[in-house]
Amino acid sequence: MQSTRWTVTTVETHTEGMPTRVVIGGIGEIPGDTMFDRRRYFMEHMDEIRQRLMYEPRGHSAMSGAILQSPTRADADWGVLYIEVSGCLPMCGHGTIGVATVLVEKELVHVIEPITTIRLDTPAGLVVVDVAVKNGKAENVTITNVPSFLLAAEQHVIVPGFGEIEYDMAFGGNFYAIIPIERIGIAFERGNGQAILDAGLAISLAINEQNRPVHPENFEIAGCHHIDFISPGENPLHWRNAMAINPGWFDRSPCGTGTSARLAQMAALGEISEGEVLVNESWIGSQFQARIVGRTEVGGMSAIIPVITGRAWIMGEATWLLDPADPFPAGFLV
Ligand code: PYC
Repeated sequence: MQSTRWTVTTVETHTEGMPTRVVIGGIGEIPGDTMFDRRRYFMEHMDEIRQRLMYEPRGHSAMSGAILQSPTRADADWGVLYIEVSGCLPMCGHGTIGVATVLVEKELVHVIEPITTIRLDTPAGLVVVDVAVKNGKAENVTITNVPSFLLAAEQHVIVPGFGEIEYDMAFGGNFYAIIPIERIGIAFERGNGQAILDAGLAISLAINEQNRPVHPENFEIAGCHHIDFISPGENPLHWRNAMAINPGWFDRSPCGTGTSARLAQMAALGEISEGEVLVNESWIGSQFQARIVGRTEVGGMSAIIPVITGRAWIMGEATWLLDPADPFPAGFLV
């Protein structure tokens, strides 16, 4: 066998269709006093690891993952760094559901039935998850996400090929531009996938040039790489979304942070109240349930505490190697 200078072990999951490659060994402790510092260090000094695990040939254009770390705060059980094809997110909902499922089913936390509560130290802050467990199996995961808020409603951006587009900008752990899909003149149909992705990329480039969002309490969380094209479902609390993410892929899950942002927008517009459940459906038809469990403020702005429920499944386990003769150590995108 060829010698290797790099070995990483993972548990492969999907959350409502969206992969999370959960790294359980081989990375070591990333330097940094907080998970936000560790994310910054990783992006500056270790990004080749993300590329190797997310890009082809080990990953693909819609790959996503999470790296388990020891926590940086005393009140957390595990630290998590989110990685994906496009970079390192401060927070990822579907990734958290995948991580929690692995922690329970691989007994990396003390498992209590019927509910195991896990406290995760994420770059966006402490995230508490409640895993419904039966006979050692994680049946579903409920995330109490970071405070989410509508940053600005009725914003306008000039988009080449589309003219002026109106959007609302909301935060749910990442920034989301929320746009009823009819505004881009494309029907919410699987056959229009590439056209929707192209529109999403053009809109996010335009927003980042003309009206880049910045988190009111942390200026390092800035920019919009997620365009949430929404389409009505069967009732006012059932919506479909085509979540177009830079550089050009759909979230296969309903997107946990995107669902949180949408919930914050709906709450700010008076379209949902506490106690009601939003059913958010993904591009492939899988669903998350979301509700508001509290209200707070972020940087002087009204915010909600969103709770998101979804499911994940373990698909496999892997040991990833790097042959010193491999001509593509960082992988590639096509
Ligand atoms: O579930 O929060 C999420 C997410 C972000 C990007 C892809 N999925």
